[in-house]
Amino acid sequence: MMTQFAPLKNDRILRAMRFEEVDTTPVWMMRQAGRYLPEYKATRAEAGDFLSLCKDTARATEVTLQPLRRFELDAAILFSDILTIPDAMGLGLYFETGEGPKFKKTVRDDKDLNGLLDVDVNDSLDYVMRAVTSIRNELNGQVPLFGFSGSPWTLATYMVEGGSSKDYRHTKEMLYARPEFLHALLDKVATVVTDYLSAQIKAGAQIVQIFDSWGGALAHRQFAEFSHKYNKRIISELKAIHPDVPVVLFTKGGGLWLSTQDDSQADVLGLDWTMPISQARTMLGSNKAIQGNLDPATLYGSPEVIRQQTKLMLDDAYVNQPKTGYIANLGHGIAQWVNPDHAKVFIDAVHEYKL
Ligand code: 1CP
Repeated sequence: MMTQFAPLKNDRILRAMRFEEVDTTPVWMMRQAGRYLPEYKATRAEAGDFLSLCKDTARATEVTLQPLRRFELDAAILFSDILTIPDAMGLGLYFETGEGPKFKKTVRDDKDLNGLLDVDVNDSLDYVMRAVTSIRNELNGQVPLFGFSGSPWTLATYMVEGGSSKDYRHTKEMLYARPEFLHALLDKVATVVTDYLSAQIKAGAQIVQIFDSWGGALAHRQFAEFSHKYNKRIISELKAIHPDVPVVLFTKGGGLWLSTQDDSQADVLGLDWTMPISQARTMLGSNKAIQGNLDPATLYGSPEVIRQQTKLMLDDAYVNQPKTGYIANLGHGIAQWVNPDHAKVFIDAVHEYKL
């Protein structure tokens, strides 16, 4: 039985994605729930650790809603992580205090690949779907809810390296020395990503975003083959099942490759801060909405600097354009050292900008 959810009160972001008229520019922030908020740190401490927080339906719901109580955000995003998929495939995700995510196992040879668990997303990732439904109910139509996943390429870098990486040494070695092996891994992960996003939509997600956070680590000749191809396939499979649910594709470092990304059924392309939005608009025409792209470090500046930089970003987004088809955001996730009052200055500056 499909749950009945309350109708949406604020659909600004969905309207902008469809190039319909909006009263003001919609805005949200990648990683809007997280360590820059003292109330997040308090809830995580109650849960014990990060993964327990993700698996605790009530607390995952609570931290998703925390930024919405402080700021007039136009969307909520599921509190979870992209690394839930490799964890469900049996790699053993853990966090050491002060360090990034780590895996107990890596995937570097046939034995590792064949040892990956088949994932039934409604079984081992059931806690994610429960969080989605709980958040959607709790939102009560206030704003739309984003579900998300990492891209196969970005997930594969963690699975091959065993955690975060600066140079992606083992993944790149694989790409050039054993490309068919890397493709076998990407193919497996892509199948899980499609199931995972589809299940999030069925559980209540109204928009989904694919984070290709490390797409920009690829060389320009390899981006289409090792990252884009799989994102395109996932989006096409999702569109066949859920034609009306918008898909956002965010490739960090992918500004030069927007024409490649445009060759997908993504409704929105996300930009990092290196790309002028007006230039992206010229490359994309008016068939794809754009999301982004204030340098997250801008939030270390004074309120005056944040207002000025936000205005410059919006001027650039709307140069010679109908004033829609655009969603304001940061060019990557908000950093843990940001003063929450500065995030509020950014959100309010977007809404106060006269269209
Ligand atoms: O100590 C803590 O509380 C853990 C910090 C943390 C948080 C708050 C991690 C570990 N993940 C998250 C939440 C998270 N991760 C969200 C929450 C929803 C929201 O936006 O509010 C989302 C969307 C993610 C997605 C994510 N995780 C990405 C893609 C987005 C991006 O920033 O590029 C990536 C690359 C990860 C991996 C990951 N998980 C956690 C950390 C610190 C990292 C990054 C490690 C690295 O740089 O390699």
